[in-house]
Amino acid sequence: MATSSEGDRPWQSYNTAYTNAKAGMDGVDKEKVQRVVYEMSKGSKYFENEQRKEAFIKQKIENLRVQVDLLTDKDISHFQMIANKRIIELEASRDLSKIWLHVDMDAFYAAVETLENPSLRGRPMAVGGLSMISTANYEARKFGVRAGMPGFIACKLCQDLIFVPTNFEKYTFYSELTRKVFRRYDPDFFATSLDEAYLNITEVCISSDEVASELRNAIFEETGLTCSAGVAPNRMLAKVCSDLNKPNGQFILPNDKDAIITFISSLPIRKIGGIGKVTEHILRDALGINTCEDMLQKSAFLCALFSSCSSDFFFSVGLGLGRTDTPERKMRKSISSERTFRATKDEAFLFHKLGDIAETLSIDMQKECLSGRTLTLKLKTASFEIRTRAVSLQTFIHTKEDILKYASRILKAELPISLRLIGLRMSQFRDDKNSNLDPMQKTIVCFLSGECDSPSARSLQKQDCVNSDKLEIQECLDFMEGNSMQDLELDFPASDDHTIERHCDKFCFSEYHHSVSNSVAERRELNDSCVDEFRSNESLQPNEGTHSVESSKHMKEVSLRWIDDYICSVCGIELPVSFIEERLEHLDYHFAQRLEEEESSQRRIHLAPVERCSPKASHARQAPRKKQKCSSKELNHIPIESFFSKFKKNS
Ligand code: DCP
Ligand code: CA
Ligand code: CA
Repeated sequence: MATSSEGDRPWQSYNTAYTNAKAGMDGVDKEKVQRVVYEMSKGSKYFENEQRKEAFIKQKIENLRVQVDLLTDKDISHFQMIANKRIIELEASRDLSKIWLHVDMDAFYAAVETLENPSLRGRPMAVGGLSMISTANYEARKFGVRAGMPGFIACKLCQDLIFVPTNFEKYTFYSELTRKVFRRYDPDFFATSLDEAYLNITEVCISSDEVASELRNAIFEETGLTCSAGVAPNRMLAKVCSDLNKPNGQFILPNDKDAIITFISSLPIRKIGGIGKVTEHILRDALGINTCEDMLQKSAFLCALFSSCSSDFFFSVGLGLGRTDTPERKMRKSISSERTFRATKDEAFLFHKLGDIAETLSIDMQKECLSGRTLTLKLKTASFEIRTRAVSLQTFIHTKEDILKYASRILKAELPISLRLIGLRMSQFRDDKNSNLDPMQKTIVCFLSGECDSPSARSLQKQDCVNSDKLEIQECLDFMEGNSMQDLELDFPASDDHTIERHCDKFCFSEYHHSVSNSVAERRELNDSCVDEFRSNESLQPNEGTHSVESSKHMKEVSLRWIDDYICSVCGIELPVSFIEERLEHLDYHFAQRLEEEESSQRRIHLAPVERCSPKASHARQAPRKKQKCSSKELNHIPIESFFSKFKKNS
């Protein structure tokens, strides 16, 4: 993010989701992409929010550095001993008996569109619209155009970019065809999105290399589409491998410990599902961890600074361990509802909203015959800071009255506060056999080995879960950024009493300086909850409830939500449920857009009448039209641009 020391190239440190490389983007001029994204978004609400997030991470890194400096040689050797012991235990859980294949379609939506319209072949194209892109083909990626990027920024990067609107039915149709093929190799395969799946091919009687080629050929014959595959002894590595030779390629990692260690030694940590921008940044800048192997080199520090749950996860990454079992079909883990409105401190209004949300949640729960015992309140403050608070109850609840009773207590503790969003989530359902004792919630060892009943695992459960702070578990969840949610379905642990968990609290930060003299355990707790605070964005999934924007009299009532769980009600873009971060970013984006529009319309009221009557200005407020191709001239007229334009000129 821009600081004065970065002089005339502030974009160099502007790292948004748009500037991160995907497959096919290796040769891209990253600085150019950063500059374009920076220039087009500077001054916008989105930009301000990115700045706030970046400042948070910087502060977090600074704090960690201070903690590292405080560690004496004696501390370090103490933690090294603990870390070594843990690494040996994790190593003992290594399972090389299974062979997993991960398959992922190449530029999926774009490839389907090209199949149906061959004139698109070889030309840079993106699926989506000027507000947002679902994906781009490999020709467009050379320009830095990628999924999740606003289309008007993509146009700036690639003048000849062709846009094709999304058509989810088509993608579902082709997805079904691919699944027919997967079933032949593993009837129990499990798909993690429309375009990817894990297959257990342990029993298939040909070499992994042959299975992967045969499967890819079969998919091509069935669909006319190419895909990439990775084969490895566990799912975490299989997914990493499927991305290595994209597009239309494969990579086989043999079931051999030395091969895995060599493979993992130079692998950047960001390649691992579960390590996203924030974790990467923090580990790199605070501890100098870049590769998976560095996780083992710095194990004493990881052990000293993070909870056992997090350090276990980091060590397992360093060892190249991952899950080898076939997960059971997933049950719903939580249900939520949230509302966005103009930022306000008005307590009567906030409690009224809370009542509405509790009612919606209760109705939704009753429709699905659910009754839960963990209630989470999510708040977004006027400055876009996200906070979550959870309460675990002894009884299962589902009525509006019960939900509101506990939710009100939690909200009361936060007052006074200016909010722009309130959300409620219920989890730990009555019939969820995991609600009390979910083995997945217990230890990474269990998660890796699936042997939760072994004596050693049991003692670890005791140590790591029963006696540990709940933040550890929450933090594990937080490390599961995006796709890896499937790998580690963690949820809030059961609690014995009505405890309010401060999953993310500003006091973590403000009190940090007092805490340096505290015990290491307390310090680790602060680290966990600080990371947690930032990540709490992910804790309420927007797909699960309605996200409606309450608007002022200057704006029409607009409902921001995911229709049928994947279609954005505002721009029509389709975002799979597993794209948690992208979905939150997407909703924030629209919300910021609304705010800007609202501000500008208020401004217009105070400005000269000629401006209000300007045909350009009125056009700018219309809904975006579907276009096959855009030119930079047309871009001046799209409403989305008003979101990123600075209001200081407001011409
Ligand atoms: N998708 C989306 N929004 C995103 C990312 C993806 O709508 N932010 C959709 C469009 C993609 C599909 O999901 O085609 C699969 O996503 P992938 O991440 O697998 O990306 P692609 O298949 O497009 O490209 P590749 O896997 O070749 O990198
Ligand atoms: Ca894909
Ligand atoms: Ca995919």
